[in-house]
Amino acid sequence: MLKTLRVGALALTISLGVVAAAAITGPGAQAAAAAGPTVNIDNFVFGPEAITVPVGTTVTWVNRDDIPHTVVANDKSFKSKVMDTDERFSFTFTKPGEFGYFCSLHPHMVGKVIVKAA
Ligand SMILES: [Cu+2]
Repeated sequence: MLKTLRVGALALTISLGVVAAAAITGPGAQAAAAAGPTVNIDNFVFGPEAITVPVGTTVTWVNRDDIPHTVVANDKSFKSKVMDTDERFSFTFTKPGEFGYFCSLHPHMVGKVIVKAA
């Protein structure tokens, strides 16, 4: 079940990528995602491990490692695909709270996003 969902999400991501590539895209999409804070994944560590942001913030994770990683919320509210080197994943936090997350490939890798009410 979970695997089916994941394959579906991957296929969707790929189709979206094809659509995006077909359009005339400048750095617009990347720039929008880069406007919020970035969490770098480097040497099997999320840095910073914990960040505090206001509601509505888009956080972007970037894989700076030369091996793949993922970003998965403990409560499954967000989940990246497998990110290869320099690939990124963004998620916009619309609710206050503490959102712990981990790398599903290396579950000892954990981080946290603390979202404060605006
Ligand atoms: Cu990992």
